[in-house]
Amino acid sequence: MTELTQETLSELQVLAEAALTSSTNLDELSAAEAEALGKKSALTGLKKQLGGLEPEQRKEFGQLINATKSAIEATAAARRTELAQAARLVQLEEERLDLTELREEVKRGHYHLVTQARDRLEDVFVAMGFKVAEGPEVETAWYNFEALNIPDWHPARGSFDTIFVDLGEPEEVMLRSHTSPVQIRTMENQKPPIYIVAPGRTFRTDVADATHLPAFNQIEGLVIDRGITLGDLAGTIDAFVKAFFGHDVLTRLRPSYFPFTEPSAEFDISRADGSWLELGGCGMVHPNVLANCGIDPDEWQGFAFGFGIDRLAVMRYQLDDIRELVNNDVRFLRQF
Ligand code: FA5
Repeated sequence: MTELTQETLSELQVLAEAALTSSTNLDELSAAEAEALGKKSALTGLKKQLGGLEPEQRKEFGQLINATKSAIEATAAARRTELAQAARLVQLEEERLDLTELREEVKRGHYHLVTQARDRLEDVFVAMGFKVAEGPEVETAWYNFEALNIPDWHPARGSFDTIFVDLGEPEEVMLRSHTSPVQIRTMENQKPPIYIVAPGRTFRTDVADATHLPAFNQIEGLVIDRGITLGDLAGTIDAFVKAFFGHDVLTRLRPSYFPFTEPSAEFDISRADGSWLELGGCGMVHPNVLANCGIDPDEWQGFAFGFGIDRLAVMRYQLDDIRELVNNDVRFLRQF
């Protein structure tokens, strides 16, 4: 029988702790723990010898045995925590999903190039002090034509190739054929001074070809203030074109006719080959239009302009055909 001495207890502790710390999984650990502390363990055997000792010694060895047991239990608990953590890491590693392939598959989208052009236009004009306004895509004859100084007998109505909506009186409700109605809606609701741009969708019966779409985008500009001249209009267009296209692009105004501006002009920008491209129409707001909106033409003057955003995108990205913008060919759109 092993003798109950301090050395025996120390040896038992060293051996038990070595077995516990060298266990490589939770099963081995439980076995080592049972071996060290279980009913058939050497330690339990030694405990049984306490009964045969003198009271003094019994107390001393009782405490020694308990301390040894506690130390072994602490070592077992620490090893258990270590092994459980290691097992968790192994499990996580096994369950890990490899998403690298998936990530390659998912292509990130971006804004359509017409949206990009519209956003940049807004940025340029907002930086120049303009606010952004908007209006409905379905309009009445008053906003699309009459308030803009185009009465129903006026031949200019024909040039807008209007798409009418089957609602109310014949030719009374329509898809707006330009963004100019937003001029009227703005002047009805705001007192001058007014500095706004209004981008939005417009619709005409035009057949799609290399330079036309039946649904396209325009941006309207309107300035109403005191002492505004044609020089301000020309300067504003030049400043915007240079901010949008770069400083080597030139602009020019050509006399033209719109019922809602007087004088009216078309404005062109220079191309790399020296030729000119028409971008839109503009002019000084007609006194009748101001009066239609309750603004005194003797006190306030202003200019307006409107041009095609799709054509501008075609120009800026050097596309051959405006229809590329709406073919929805992702291989094409992805390039911009
Ligand atoms: C107008 O629509 C006037 N409201 C512009 C205006 C505003 C003049 C304010 C004066 C004061 P116009 O019909 O020319 O004008 O159209 C203006 C621009 O819209 C054209 O220069 C062109 O860039 C674009 N556009 C017109 N029709 C189409 C179409 N079918 N497809 C693509 N762009 C078009």
